[in-house]
Amino acid sequence: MGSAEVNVALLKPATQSSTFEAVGTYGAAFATDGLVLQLQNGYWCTHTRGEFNPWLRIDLRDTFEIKKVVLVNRQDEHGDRLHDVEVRASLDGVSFPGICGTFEGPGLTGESVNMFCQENTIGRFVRAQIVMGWYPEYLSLCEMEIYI
Ligand SMILES: [Ca+2]
Repeated sequence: MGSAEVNVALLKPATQSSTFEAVGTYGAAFATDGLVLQLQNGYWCTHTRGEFNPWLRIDLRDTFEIKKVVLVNRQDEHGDRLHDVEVRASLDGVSFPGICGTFEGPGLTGESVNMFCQENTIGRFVRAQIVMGWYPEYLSLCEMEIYI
């Protein structure tokens, strides 16, 4: 009760390995805006370019023991692009030794993936990354929520 229901990622700064370039809005900040919107013209969710091992990283601005991460998949199509996602935590944003968990997938369009972290998943930075697959892979999330 209580703290488990606070999404500490909300409105925190986010970055991603690259940002898809096309008509629309694909920036990393859409992972933490608290909204799950998907419009026909203008994407309103994160979307990397096609690459190897794309990732999205959130800076929580403080160190927490992380209990649960929710990956809100894209809502329009291509939900199966979410697969083999590893979520890790880091104190410095460089080394990510703490593994929360892995979602093998493939995900479903519109799905929210609840990932319950391994014990002692401690960090200020939390990164979701596709760690297996063919080139190109895309990481696209409408929200990444983090609970402590
Ligand atoms: Ca969002």
